[in-house]
Amino acid sequence: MFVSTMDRRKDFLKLRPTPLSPGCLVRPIAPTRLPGRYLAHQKSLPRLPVPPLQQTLERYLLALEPIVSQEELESTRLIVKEFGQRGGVGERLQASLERRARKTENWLCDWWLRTAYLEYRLPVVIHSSPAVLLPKQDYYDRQGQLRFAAKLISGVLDFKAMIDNETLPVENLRGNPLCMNQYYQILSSCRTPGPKTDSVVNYSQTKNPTHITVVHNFQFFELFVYNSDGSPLTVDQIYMQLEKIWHSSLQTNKEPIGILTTGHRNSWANAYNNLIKDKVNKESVKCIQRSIFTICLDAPVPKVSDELYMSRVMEQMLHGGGSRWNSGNRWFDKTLQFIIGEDGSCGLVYEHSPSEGPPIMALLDHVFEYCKNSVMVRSPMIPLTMPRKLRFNITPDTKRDIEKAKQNLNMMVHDVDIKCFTFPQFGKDLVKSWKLSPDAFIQLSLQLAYYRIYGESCATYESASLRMFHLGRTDTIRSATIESSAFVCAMDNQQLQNQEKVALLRKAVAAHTSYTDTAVRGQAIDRHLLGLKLQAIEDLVRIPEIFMDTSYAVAFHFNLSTSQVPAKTDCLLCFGPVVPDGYGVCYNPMDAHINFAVSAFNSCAETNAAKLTHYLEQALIDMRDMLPLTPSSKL
Ligand code: COA
Ligand code: HC5
Repeated sequence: MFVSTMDRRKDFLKLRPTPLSPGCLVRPIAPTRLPGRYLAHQKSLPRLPVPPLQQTLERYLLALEPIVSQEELESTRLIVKEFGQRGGVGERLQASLERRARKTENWLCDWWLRTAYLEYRLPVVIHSSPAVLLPKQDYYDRQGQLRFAAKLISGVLDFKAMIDNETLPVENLRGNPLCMNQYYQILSSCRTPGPKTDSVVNYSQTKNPTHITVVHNFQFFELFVYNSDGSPLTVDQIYMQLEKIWHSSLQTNKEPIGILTTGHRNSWANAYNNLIKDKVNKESVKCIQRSIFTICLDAPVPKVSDELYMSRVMEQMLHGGGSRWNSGNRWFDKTLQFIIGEDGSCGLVYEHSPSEGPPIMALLDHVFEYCKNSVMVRSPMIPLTMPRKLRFNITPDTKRDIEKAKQNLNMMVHDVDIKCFTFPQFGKDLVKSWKLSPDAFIQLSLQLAYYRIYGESCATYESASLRMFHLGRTDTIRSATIESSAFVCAMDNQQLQNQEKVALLRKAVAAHTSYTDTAVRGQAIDRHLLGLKLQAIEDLVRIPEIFMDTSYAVAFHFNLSTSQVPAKTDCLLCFGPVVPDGYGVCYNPMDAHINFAVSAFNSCAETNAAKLTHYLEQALIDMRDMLPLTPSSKL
């Protein structure tokens, strides 16, 4: 996917890293001013279409079939019919939406940014920001921790150079080139809380930042990572700077100021106002916000058994383990935070509003390879200035805000239940050998697992990329289909022959694959329905009944919220459930195994991450056992 390391180095030496990245206020998504090659590429991308109204209404009714009762469905049919009748409300809204699509670069992206992220008031931690756990590194002490951190920082700067110099190859999905805008939003950006809505700002163009922030023992530092001639510091130089930071932050009794960023967005917005009344604090906050990214040098956490290790460490990545551990060692509004423990554990947490997972994973894949190949070379001893410690004056108001945030966070941390596991029996290759889509197969195993626990199907969300379109984000693949429902019902029916079950599985896989295709081509129903609803809020006095109906509420109550985020690196990815009685399931299918992270809330008696995991493994095995042995499955 990337140009070779040698070529990159050559490019990099030729070009001074004058950041060309098109910093822009992400809210509302400004037309991205991409330099040269990317501008041409971006302009060549198709615009996101508005699907035909009748198509969406028909597909909406089909999507409801497996998840609502017959009675509800009948009542909804009438409501949908009225909404879609000729000259009715639906057509009027559709016309407004089509007008909006003609007038904007992307009719959806600003609305999506606002409703899915900036106006969403729950804390970003657990509820919105995903985490990644990288393979455990081979070091066990502070030196190893700082050495790895230095390589990682250097690797990110190497990736940044590719963004700035336009040597990052355009990605594609099923042969179609993808929108690359998100790559320009992930570095030097940060979210800021606001009383009703937040904002997210990208500083790369306006401020041209040349520093990162490093946090250790809850204390933040500004670390400049370029020399005055524009060349990046070497790994060795960065390491020495990290040592200085580490030594000047040994005190462990500091106020965990970063914990404020874990709050409910309204509480954090209030606390933010209190905090930045003080000029010193305001300047420190700005320094974090403008930095290219943040490095969290974490304190050690209690050792656990190998079996529990992945899940416990993933918690460190997702929320930091609570106020007693590393949650104060973060600034959760920062788009990219790399987390490096003392025991070889490492990963990241990212604030979701500027980007989807795949660009973050592409960056991580690159950095991970870079770290493997990078060696420490002794640098000329040019004295470097001491990284600046960011000062915070803690007023009684802020002290109170921190205590409240701690309490709230600790409750959230206790409530989240995470189970990470590697399914070792097979991966993508075997599923491909059956001529089935691995993604659809995994989604069906989830449908089967859920059905075996609950005896019914639920509204299921799978992220589909809309990046085939200019400024595209995501739509929803609804994995609970009429066909998946027929398959899961048949699977444990003793009366049916294996052949019949396999036929139903193949049919269900085909339905999923076909809906995926529909979604990535901009013809799915979820964002269209959202657009019609938001258009109704803008245009009408009354919200149409279709959006007030019980079926609509059921359809958007995603008990299963899932996402495939493939990576070359053998890592695990995780996010929280989106409803109190739901599961978050993120998976990274590798060739010969599958990495899963399942989350649920302990406060819900009906859900249990370990239980779903157990059923998921069994479902995958049972589905494999029905299918013919192929040369690869015999191995
Ligand atoms: N027979 C043999 N091979 C098949 C097959 C079949 N019937 N169907 C698919 N395959 C192959 C594909 O060619 C592909 O091959 P590759 O590994 O060489 O690339 C591989 O199996 C995987 O395909 P599939 O499992 O169908 O998934 P996909 O790669 O098409 O991805 C989505 C499906 C929905 C995940 C993808 O379209 C998408 O939208 N991804 C982005 C999701 C996202 O943004 N997530 C994060 C949100 S923050
Ligand atoms: C590093 C893993 C990132 C996965 C994040 C993800 O899948 O986010 C989804 C984004 C979207 O628009 O579908 C939302 N989800 C977590 C609720 C599935």
